[in-house]
Amino acid sequence: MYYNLSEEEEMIREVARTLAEEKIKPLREEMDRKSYFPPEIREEFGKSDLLRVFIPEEYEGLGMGFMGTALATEEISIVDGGVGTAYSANGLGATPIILFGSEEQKRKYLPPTASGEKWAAFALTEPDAGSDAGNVQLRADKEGDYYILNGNKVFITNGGLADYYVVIVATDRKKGIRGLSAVIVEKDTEGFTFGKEEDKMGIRAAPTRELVFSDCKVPRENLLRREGFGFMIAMKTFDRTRAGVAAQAVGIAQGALTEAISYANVRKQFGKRIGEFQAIQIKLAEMATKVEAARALTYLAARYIDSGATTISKISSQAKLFASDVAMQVTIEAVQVFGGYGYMRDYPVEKMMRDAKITQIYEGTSEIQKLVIANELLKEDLRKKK
Ligand code: COS
Repeated sequence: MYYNLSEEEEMIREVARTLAEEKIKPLREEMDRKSYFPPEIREEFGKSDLLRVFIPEEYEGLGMGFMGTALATEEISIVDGGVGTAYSANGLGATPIILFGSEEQKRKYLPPTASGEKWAAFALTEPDAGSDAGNVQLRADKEGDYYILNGNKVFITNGGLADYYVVIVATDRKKGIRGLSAVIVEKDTEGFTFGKEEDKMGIRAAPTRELVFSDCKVPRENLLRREGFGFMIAMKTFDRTRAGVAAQAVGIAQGALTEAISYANVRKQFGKRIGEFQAIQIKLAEMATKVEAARALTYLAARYIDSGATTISKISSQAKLFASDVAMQVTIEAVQVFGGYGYMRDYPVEKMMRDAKITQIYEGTSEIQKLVIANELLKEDLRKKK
């Protein structure tokens, strides 16, 4: 209530909460154990309005922006960080098209994304291009009306699950980051296959695959905006979607906090509920305060992005940095509250702890977020001095 959510925002939160509790929770343990994203969950998303949230109204979406998306992501991640990741990565894949797509590209890809007929993914990372995002080597050579792609991408969330991929490629390797471009590649394109499926520590419901391009012919009309814009498209996308990772982190932390509180009210030691001990009370108070602070910063970032402000890099990175640290700290403490039981797979908190770790790593490590924040601080000061 204290975040002044609109009726529509409350509604979408409720839709996400219900789907998470009723459809995702019963499969949570199995998805984690077997490391897979079940088709029935994809179907449930399609039946709900959750995939419409981040798509503009003109393209059959709800146009609820990053605030609506953050709320849905948080609710899903409270129950399962892996499904929360797959949902977010779908939004990550669609975002460059929303921001930089031509009218034709938007008409082609956004309505089927809104309905759940098509899922999206974003592919930047390569074996030698992680934090150094500008070092993309995947070649895209012009040949008539096509780009010919050769190379690979690794650690791609929704790899295999997604129907289209926004891929950052090198159209001119001599030009460094100014020679990078973004192209849309559809799943069944000749020369595009899937390689290694990663066996991960956490977020195991979300598929993570290698993408392999071997003389893959992509129509030139699939280029986003112009050649040379790839790095900027990636950065402007992350400026928004890093707030989405923050929302995942808030969800994971809230999930662990809720479990810890509930356990503290039933677990007895020394003849008392452990929640009666100050040692546990202090932990719960600290955990809850951190979660609320992370949520407040995340919602602030989402609202600021939705306001149309152009200087959003700093707040988005701050939200991700803070919320991902909170997710790690709170899930570790939740395991501690559960004691030995927390270490066992019979309870969900050990999984939450494993799920939390990635939020400090993907879409830019915490160290990279600090560089982005510091750069923005210094630039702001220089602007003031001009
Ligand atoms: N919006 C618009 N332009 C941006 C930008 C942003 N958010 N961030 C950088 N740029 C521009 C800069 O203005 C600069 O342009 P000029 O050369 O015209 O001045 C250019 O891009 C290069 O910027 P910079 O020199 O800061 O680039 P670096 O190679 O040093 O990289 C970091 C900057 C480290 C911040 C970037 O590579 C990054 O975010 N890395 C992490 C990538 C990541 O998140 N990977 C995980 C993928 S998981 S999906």
